[in-house]
Amino acid sequence: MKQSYRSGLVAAAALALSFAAQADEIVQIGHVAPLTGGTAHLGKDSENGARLAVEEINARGLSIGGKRVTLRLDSQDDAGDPRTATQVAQKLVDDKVLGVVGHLNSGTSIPASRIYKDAGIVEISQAATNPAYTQQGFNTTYRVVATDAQQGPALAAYAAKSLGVKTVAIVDDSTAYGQGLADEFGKAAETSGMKVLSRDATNDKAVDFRAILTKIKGENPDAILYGGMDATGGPFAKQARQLGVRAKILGGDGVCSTDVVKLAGPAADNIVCSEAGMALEKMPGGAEFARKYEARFHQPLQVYAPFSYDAVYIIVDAMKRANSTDAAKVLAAMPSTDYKGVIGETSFTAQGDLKHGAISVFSYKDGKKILLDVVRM
Ligand code: ABU
Repeated sequence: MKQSYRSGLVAAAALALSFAAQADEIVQIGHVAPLTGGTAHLGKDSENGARLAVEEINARGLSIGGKRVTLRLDSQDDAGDPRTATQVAQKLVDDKVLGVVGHLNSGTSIPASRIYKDAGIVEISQAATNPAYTQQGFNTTYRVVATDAQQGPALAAYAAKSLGVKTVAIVDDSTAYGQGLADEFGKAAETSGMKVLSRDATNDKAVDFRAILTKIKGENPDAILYGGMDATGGPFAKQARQLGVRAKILGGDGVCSTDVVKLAGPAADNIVCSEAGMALEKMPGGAEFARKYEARFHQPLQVYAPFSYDAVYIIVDAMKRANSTDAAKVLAAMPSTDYKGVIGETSFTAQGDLKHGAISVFSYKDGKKILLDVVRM
C-alpha cells in the first residue's frame, strides 16, 4: 500500500472516529404565529424566516459541547388567539423546546410569556410591539422589534411634520397591539400639535367598517390612524376610498405588509405605515436575505421574516456562547447578546427590548412599497 494512500485512510478513519465520538442531539426551536385565519400570510412569512435559519444552520453543521446538534423547528399555530396561545405555549414547553421565536401578536405573546417564564425558556418575539410584553419583569421575554411607545410617536411626528396632518381620527381593532398603538399614537399626536377628533373601536375579525367610516367622514379629519393588522386595515382603507373619505390612512407594522396592496386595492396608495425596525432595503443583510427567501419560498416576504430569521440565530448564538444545549444556560447567556445579523446589531436592555431600534415609514405607489423615512432610536 502506498504511504500517501495509507495516511489518507488513517485520516479518514480518525475523522470517522471523531464524528462517532460526537453523539447526535436534536434541539427543538419553537416558533409561534397565526398560521390560520386572516393573518396566516404574516404567520407563514415569519415561519419561513425561522425555517430558513434552521435549514442554513443545519446545512453548515453545528457542534455544541462536543456534540453534533441538529435543529428542528417546532412551529405551532396560535391563530392569533390569546387562549390558543397559552395552550400552544404549554405544548412547546412539553415538547422541551430550547427557546421560542414568537409569538407574532402582542395579544398572544403577553399571556404566553408567563408559561415560558415558569418553564425558564427564552421567548423572542419577532413582531410583538406592545410595551407591556417586556414590562412584566420576566427574565425570559425578549423582542427583536421596537415598541409601540416608539412606533406611535414616530408615526405621529411623521404625520404632523411631513404630511401636514392637523386633525386625526383614531380607530383600533380591540387587540393588545391595536389598542396600544392607538394609545401611543394618540398621546404623541396631541403633543405634536394635532387635534384628535375621535376614537372608535372595531375588532380583528371585522369585514365591514362603513358605519365607523361614515361617522368619521362627517368629522373630516386629515388622517385616520388604524391600529390593527393588514387583514382588516386593507379593507378599512379600501372602504374609506369607496365612501369618499379624503383622510390619509395611517397604520403601524401590522398594516405595513406586501399583501396590503391586495387587501386594499388601489386605496393602498393612500396608506402611510411604519415598521418597527429597519427597512429591508437598509438592513445590512436585507438584499441578500430577500434573494435567499424568494429562491427558497418562491414568494416575496411580507414583514416579519427577517426578524424571525435573526431570532433563531440569536438563540443559537446564545447556545454557542453557553456551549450548552441546556435551556437554563442558554437563557443565562441571553443578556450578553451582541449579534450582528440581517436586521442589524441586536443587543438587549435589561428588560429584553432592543437597545438600538429603528422605525421605518413607508407609503405605497402602484403596488410597490416605498421607503419614506427611517428614525433610529
Ligand atoms: N406589531 C404588530 C403585530 C404584532 C403585534 O400584535 O404586536
